[in-house]
Amino acid sequence: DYGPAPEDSTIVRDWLARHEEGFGHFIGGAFTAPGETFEVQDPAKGETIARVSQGTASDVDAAVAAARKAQPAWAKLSGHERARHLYAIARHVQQHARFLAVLETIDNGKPIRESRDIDVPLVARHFYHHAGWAEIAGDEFGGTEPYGVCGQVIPWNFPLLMLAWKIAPALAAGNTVVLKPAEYTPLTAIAFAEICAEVGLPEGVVNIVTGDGETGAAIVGHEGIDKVAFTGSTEVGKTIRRQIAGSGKGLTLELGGKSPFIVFADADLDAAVEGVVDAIWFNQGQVCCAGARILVAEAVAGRFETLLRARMETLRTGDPLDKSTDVGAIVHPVQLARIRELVGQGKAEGVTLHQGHAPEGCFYPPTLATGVEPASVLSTEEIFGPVVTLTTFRTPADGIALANNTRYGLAASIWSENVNLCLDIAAQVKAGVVWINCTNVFDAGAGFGGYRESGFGREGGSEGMMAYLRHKTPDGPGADLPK
Ligand code: TXE
Repeated sequence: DYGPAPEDSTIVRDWLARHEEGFGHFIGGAFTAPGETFEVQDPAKGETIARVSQGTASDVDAAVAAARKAQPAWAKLSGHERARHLYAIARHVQQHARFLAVLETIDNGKPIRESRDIDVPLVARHFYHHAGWAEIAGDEFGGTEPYGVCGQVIPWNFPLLMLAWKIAPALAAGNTVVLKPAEYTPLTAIAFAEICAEVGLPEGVVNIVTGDGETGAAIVGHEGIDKVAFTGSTEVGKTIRRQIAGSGKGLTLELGGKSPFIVFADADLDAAVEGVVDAIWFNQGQVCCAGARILVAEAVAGRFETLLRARMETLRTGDPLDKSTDVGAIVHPVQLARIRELVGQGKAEGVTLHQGHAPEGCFYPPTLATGVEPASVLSTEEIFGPVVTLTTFRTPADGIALANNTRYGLAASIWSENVNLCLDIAAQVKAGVVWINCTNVFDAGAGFGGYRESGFGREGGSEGMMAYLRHKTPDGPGADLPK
C-alpha cells in the first residue's frame, strides 16, 4: 500500500510549472499555442494550478477538420493495427499511472487512494479491453462500419475514466474523435493527449479541445460530427437531444441518477453498511450511479442506522493526497454551494441530518438524512455530493415502489441473503444496472447506462462497442439470401 511518493507530486508540479503560460488544444497531433485561457483550480487547496484555453468555434472547426482528415485511414487500418495503438496507450497509462493519479487528485479533489487504485487502473483496463474488440470487431460485427467523427463531451467526476469510456470504443471501431473535458477538470485529458503523441497515434485520430459548455455545444452542433456521446447533467443532455434532433447524428447520453440502495431484513448488515460507504461516500458522492437513497426494511432499520452512523464517524474527510483520506474535496466551490443549497432545502422541510466531520474549505461532511418524505427535495433531486437519505419500507412491494419512485433509472443495489428475492427484485427495479450484495462495480466488459431520464445507450461490453458502429444491411445478416 503506497501513497504518492513526494517525487510524484513534484513531477506533477513541474509539469504544471512548465506550462505556466497556459495549455493549448491538441489538434491534428500537436498542441496549439494557448489562446484566451481560464483558470483551473485545486479545490482542496483553493489554488489556481493551471490555465487552459477556452475553445472557440474556429478551434472546434480545426479539430473536426483534423479528425475528418484522419478518419478514413484510421478506419482502413486492420483491426490488429488499431489494437496495437490501443495497447500502446494502455501501457503508457500504466507507465504514467502515478503521475496521472496525482494529477487527477489535485485537479478533481478525489482521494489519491481512489485515483490510484480505481480511476487509473480502470482507464488502462478500458484501453486493453477495447484493443481486444478492435482485434475481433471485423469478425464479431460483420456488416457494420464506424460512424466517422465522434464529438464527445464529458463531466468532471471521473475525468480520465470518462475519457477512456468514450475514446477507447470509438477508436476500436474505426472512428476518430473530438473530445471536450469538463472545464473544472481538463488536466488529465491534456496529459492523455501527450500520451497519444508519445505512442505515435496517427495525428488527428484524437483531438482534445478544452472549454466550457459553449465549446461543448459547438462540437455537438458541428456539421462534421457524425455521432455525439455525452455524459453529464440531465438538463444538458436534454438540450443536446433537442439541438441535434433531425440532424441524423448518432447519440448516446449518460445522465443523472438517484439510485436506490435496498436493504432487506435478512441482509448482512455489516456488509451493507460498507456498501453504503462505497455507494455514496466514494468520490464524495459525485457519482452518477451513487446509491443516494437507502431503503431499508423496517424490521432492521434501527439497527442498520446505528451501525451506519457509527461507521460514518470513522470516515476521514480531508487532504486528498493523504492516502488515509476516505472523503476528499468537492470538485469546485460552485458544486459545494449546490450541495449546501439542496441540503438547506431538505432541512427547511424538516429532515434530520446526521453529519460526520469535514475541514474548512471546499469540503462537505458525510451526511445521512433521516425522516425524509418521498416527495422531499432530498429524495428526488440528484445532489451529487456525500449526502444519502434513509427511508424504511415494510414489504418488498413497498420497497420496489419506493425504488422506482424517481424520474431516473441508472442503477440499483439490492442487499439480501435470499438470492431468489434479489433476482425477483432486480427484475422489477427500473434501472440499467443492478448490483446484488455489492455496489459501484464497474468493468469494461459490462454495459453501463440508464433507463428513463438517466439517458440511453450503453458504455462498455458489446453494447458499448455497437454504440460506435452503424449497421449496413446489405453486408449484414441476411446478405446470403438468394439473389
Ligand atoms: O454539468 P454539465 P455541471 C449533474 C450533477 C451536477 C450537475 C451540474 O447533478 O450537480 O449535473 O454539473 C458540458 N452543450 N452531473 O454543471 O453542465 C460541460 O462543459 C454541450 C451529473 O458540471 O452537464 C461539461 O463538459 N456541452 C453527471 C459537461 O457538459 C455542454 C456528471 C458536463 O457539464 C453544454 C456531471 C451544452 N449546452 C454533472 N453545457 C453524471 N451523470 O455523471 C455544458 N456542457
